[in-house]
Order: sequence, then C-alpha cells, then structure tokens
Amino acid sequence: MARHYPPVSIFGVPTDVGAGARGASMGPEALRVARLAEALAARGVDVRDTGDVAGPKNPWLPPRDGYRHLDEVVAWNRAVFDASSAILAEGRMPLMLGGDHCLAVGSVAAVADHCRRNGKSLRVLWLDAHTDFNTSAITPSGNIHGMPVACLCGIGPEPLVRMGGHVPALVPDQVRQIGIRSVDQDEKRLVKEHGLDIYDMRYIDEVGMRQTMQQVLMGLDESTHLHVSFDVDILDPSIAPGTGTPIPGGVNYREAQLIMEMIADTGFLGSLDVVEVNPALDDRNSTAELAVDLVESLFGKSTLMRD
Ligand code: Z70
Ligand code: MN
Ligand code: MN
Ligand code: MN
Repeated sequence: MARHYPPVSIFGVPTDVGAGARGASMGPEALRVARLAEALAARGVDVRDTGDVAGPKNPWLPPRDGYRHLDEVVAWNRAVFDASSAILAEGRMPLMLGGDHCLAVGSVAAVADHCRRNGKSLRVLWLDAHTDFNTSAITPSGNIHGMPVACLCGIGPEPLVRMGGHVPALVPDQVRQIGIRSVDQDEKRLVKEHGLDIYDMRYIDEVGMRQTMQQVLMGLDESTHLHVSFDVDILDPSIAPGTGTPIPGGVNYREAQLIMEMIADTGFLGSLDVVEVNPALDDRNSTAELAVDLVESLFGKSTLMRD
C-alpha cells in the first residue's frame, strides 16, 4: 500500500498580477482540466478542491518605484495567506494552484507562521529556473514574481515582508534552490551576500540529480515541514512550453521525476505551490499535464519499493 499522506486541500489563485506575460491567471483551470484532484484521489489521498480565492484584476501598468502592481500583489497575497492558514489550521496540506510565483509570499508566510506556532522546523525547496531574489532597486522588470524569496527573507516592500507577522518569515538557511539557470546581474551579488543555498544547472550537470537531492534533503528529521514551491519553468521548455519565461537548459523528464520521488521518500512534504503554468503559451495543456504527473510522483506514484 502507498504511504499515508495527510489530507490535501487544493485552492486556485487565478492571477498573473506579478508576471511579465499574461496568462498564468488561467493556470488553476488548466491544472483542473488535467485532473489534478482526481489523480491524487486515485492514489488514495483525501483531497478536496476548495475552489478559487478572489482578488483585484490585473491593471497591466508599467512599474512604479520599481514595482508593478504592488497594491494588487499585496491583496492577492493576503487572500493566499488567509486560505493557506485556514487549511493548515484544519490539519490539512495546502496545495496552491497559481497563478504567478509572487503568490508564494502568502503561501510560504502562512506555512512559516504555522511552523512557528507548532514547533516545526520549516525547509523550503524552491524549484525554479530563477532565484526570485530581486528588489525594487535592482529588478530589470519590476515584476514581483522575480522577488518572492527576497521578500520572505525580509528584503522588500513593507506589506509583503510583514505578510505573516514575523519578520523575516524565513532565513536563507531554510531555503534550497534547485534548477537555477537565470539570475540577473545584481541579483547574483545579492544571493551571494545572503548565502542562499543554490543547486544550479551546472551543479546538477556535474554531480547528477541523485546526489544533488541527497544534499538538498540532508538534515531533515521528524520535526521537519517541507514546503515545495514548484515553478514549472524549472523544467526544460522542450517538455514544458506553457510558461511565461521559458529558459533553455532546464531539468529533463527523468530528473524532474527523481526530484519528486526523492522528496516523496522523505515523508515530510507539508505544503505545495504549483505556479507559472501559462495555458496561453502551452501546447495542448501538456505543461499542466506534466505538472500533474510530477505532483503524482510527489505523492509516491512512481515509488515501487519504499512504502
Ligand atoms: C527576472 C525578473 C521570473 C519567473 C520570471 C525574471 C523573474 N529575474 N520569475 N519568471 N517565474 O524580472 O526579475
Ligand atoms: Mn519563480
Ligand atoms: Mn521561474
Ligand atoms: Mn496522469
């Protein structure tokens, strides 16, 4: 029999307010069409889809003071924080369907707050082509989906940095970034200065995915809550074209499966974001279908012998 997983509550966040390309707002529906909830239910997971949270429309304006749509990003993240917190308080696992990656400020702040209240130690696995560690002073775009890790580490606009009450929500020590291959010039300086633990594509090429994930998952114990923030642009664009910022040289299908399988094997998965699925750019919903396939593996689908 499969390992027992905690009950899951899915919620959708239909916005692209933090992104540079329009269309990630359709991500939740694409993941539903790809039968995410049904796939987890078929694995014996107690899963509920609570529907979508609501927020302001995307005004689609140029940046102001280094931010695009800051007020709208804050409003959406408050809704995410409240939804995630309510699900965690029920003893269920929040599964957020983005939406763009700015929404991880709310989801991770909620998990950090939950862990603080319950004596759990939080580790965040940031699966992404990008480090998402920009600030208003150095961003090349003003797009806030390039800033959530910095915000969570206490660097960013007041209302985002304070989202979960405790500042900072996270210290860089709690974060592992995997699949990185696109970091802006000044952002590079900042991630080095803050000592982020980055497993970039060069590292994965050199040591292989198995040893990479062994490093990433080192030092976990029964008190660990693992939060996985899965930006689908970690995947190579040849297998996942439906995303706003496709970057060549991403992780392939087998590597992606191994990431998910090795996380599943820990038994410590506590919460999950699936973000940056952009159906407007996709090839017949293949990116959403691949994301569902990988989430199934995160819940033990391809693990034959270790239950
Ligand atoms: C760039 C910026 C980003 C995702 C693009 C890109 C950031 N570093 N993140 N797509 N998911 O504009 O800050
Ligand atoms: Mn991202
Ligand atoms: Mn990204
Ligand atoms: Mn399937």
